[in-house]
Amino acid sequence: MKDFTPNNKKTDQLDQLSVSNENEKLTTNQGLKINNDQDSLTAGDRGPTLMEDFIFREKMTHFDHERIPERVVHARGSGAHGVFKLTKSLSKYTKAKFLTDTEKETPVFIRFSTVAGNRGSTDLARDVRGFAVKFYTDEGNYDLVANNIPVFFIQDAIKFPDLVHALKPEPDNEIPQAASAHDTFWDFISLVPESMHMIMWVMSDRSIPRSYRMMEGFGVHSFRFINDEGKAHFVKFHFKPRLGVHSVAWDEAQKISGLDPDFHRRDLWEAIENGQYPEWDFGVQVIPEEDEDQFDFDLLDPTKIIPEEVVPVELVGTITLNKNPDNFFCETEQIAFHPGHVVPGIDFSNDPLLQGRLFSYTDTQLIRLGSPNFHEIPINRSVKTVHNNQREGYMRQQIDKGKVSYHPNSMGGGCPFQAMMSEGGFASHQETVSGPKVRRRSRSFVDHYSQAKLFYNSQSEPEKMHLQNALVFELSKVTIPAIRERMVSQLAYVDQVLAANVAQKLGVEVQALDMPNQSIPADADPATLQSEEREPETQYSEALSMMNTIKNTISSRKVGFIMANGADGAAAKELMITLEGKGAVVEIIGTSVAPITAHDGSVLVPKHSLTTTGSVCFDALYICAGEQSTLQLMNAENKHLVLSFINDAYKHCKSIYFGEGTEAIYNLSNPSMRQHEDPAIITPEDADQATKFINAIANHRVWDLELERNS
Ligand code: HDE
Repeated sequence: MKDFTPNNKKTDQLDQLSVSNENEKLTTNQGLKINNDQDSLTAGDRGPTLMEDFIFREKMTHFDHERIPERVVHARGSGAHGVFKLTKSLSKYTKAKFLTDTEKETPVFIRFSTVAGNRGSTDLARDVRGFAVKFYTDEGNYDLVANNIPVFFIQDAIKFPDLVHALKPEPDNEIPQAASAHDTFWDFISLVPESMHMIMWVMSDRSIPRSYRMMEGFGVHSFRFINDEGKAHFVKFHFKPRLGVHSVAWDEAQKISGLDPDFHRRDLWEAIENGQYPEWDFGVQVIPEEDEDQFDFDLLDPTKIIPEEVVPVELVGTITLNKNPDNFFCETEQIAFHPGHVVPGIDFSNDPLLQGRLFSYTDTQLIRLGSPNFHEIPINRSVKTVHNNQREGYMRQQIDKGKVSYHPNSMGGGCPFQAMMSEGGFASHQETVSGPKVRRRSRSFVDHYSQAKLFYNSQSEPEKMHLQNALVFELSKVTIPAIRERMVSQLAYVDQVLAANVAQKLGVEVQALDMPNQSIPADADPATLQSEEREPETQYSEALSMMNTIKNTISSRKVGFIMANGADGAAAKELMITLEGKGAVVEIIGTSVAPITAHDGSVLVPKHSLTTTGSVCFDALYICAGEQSTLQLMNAENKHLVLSFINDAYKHCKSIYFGEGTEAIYNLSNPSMRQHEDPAIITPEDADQATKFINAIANHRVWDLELERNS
């Protein structure tokens, strides 16, 4: 079901440029109708191909040039169109029209991505996710190039190439793909203590999301809002998913990578096609400029958050994604973001990471898209027509009329005119800047551990366990003992127990750190190096734990119905209607994909067979009622497949509902299932089974029972 947003200027613009081949004749790129596209032009039936075959050469040349360089980072991604609606005017803080006029709907395109992997890599890598939003505002494009984690590994952009070189596959053998679990990454991290806060986030479940639709988005840096009076406020941007923030287990992530490496891309695509439009609340943390120094950290330091308990997030709008791209390459691949694409009312701060980004993004588009005219690619065009004196370059599309391409001019009547600020002309915020030219880190950036501790201490016990296991997994893949040792010594500054547990699993000792701080120049004055660590204003932040997220909906959750011939069709249909009524998506898994004849004679068509999918691709399982179905599911051919489905779902803390007559399956499943009280295992003895099932799915997982379920 496709719904095209009414009055979406951007999608209207794209529609005008899109071409349908329906009922059309095949042509060359010159519009010549082609009479035979099956055979090359040859000298005789069995002779050589002729140089003259311009149709062959045109087609092959185009094909040979089809690929463009992938993004140097964030190569793997997926995106969709949507709309931003402002619910509360921010005119007190900013003059940006799309943030002040609540009547206005602004078209957006969001591209989600992983960072490390190549374009064809798995969606389920343990990695940060990009959350890049292009707002096609009436005042020009505004790009909020965000991530699903609110801090970053490094404080200064000059370290970005080093970070990325360390993270990417190692250069001698190009191993591993889309993974940080290798020597060079941890070598770098172990020498860069400023990364510790980010490492806590990246090792947490945030880096293995259940869905792009269930991730938060963060602008990371402090930006500036500028209002009509020219007054500035600092601002941090947030997106909060209406479906809550949820993740998969690491074991699931690895299995999904094999079964369906397009899992997140497919999930986003299908949700939009089904009309279950992903939604986020858009929020801001606003800080008056005069309060800049009121925090126990520097607002310009991108390795720090402003805890929501200190400055609450004010929700001011919603973003809804409601249309899939028509063409992945043209839209998702060619979209070009840049944090420097701003509109009047939004300005930068001096965050040294942001400052460096302001150079990097245009530069990267020039090599990736091949021309300074990348803004003319349909997905990148602003909805406002562009008027300036920039001309020519590769693949120029706009045809500028007349002789004048300079300013000032009299021959063109002075056009195009500069806009006054009152007419929406952009003028940079007049921040006073002075000081000696220095190449050194600000002392106010020295505390690397307080917020790492804050994050770790704010996690629930299951989340702490996942984080610890992630570190053990990653560092076990590190082959150099000295790197492991440096890392556990770093961890000890965050949490002694965490460090000791990880060290024990790695077979190394936690030692006092005796290492150069790479962010401090060798000849720095020791007096300036004293730790600036201050106690944080808050020791615990509820917003940092995914345990406290929204758990009241099963909308778009995927439930697998496992069944075979003779299943209780009426019971299956009744449950299906109930679940679908609450927005869940039900998919039937048969012993094969051949239609299933239920006990009542009705026919159900499976979407999957037991061999084409796995329980990791579902949020919950229903083992369909019916003794005949059970007999088939338990025959020699299917038994181990069915039990591995169930036992995996059990291990991953999901809900499993055993229908009437499936005791033979239940009794052969993981014995711990019958030994523990478990709100997410539903059997025929339970009262109100459907409601119990729905509640369990809405709760996502019973992470609290993970130890019992895996005992
Ligand atoms: Fe990026 N980043 N980045 N980044 N980034 C790119 O631009 C860069 C950083 C982010 O879906 C590149 O078009 C530098 C932080 C996203 O197309 C490149 C630094 C945050 C995307 C680049 C950073 C991001 C990118 C590669 C440190 C979160 C994908 C391809 C100073 C706030 C956008 C491209 C998409 C992409 C540079 C750090 C987010 C090379 C130099 C911090 C979501 O220009």
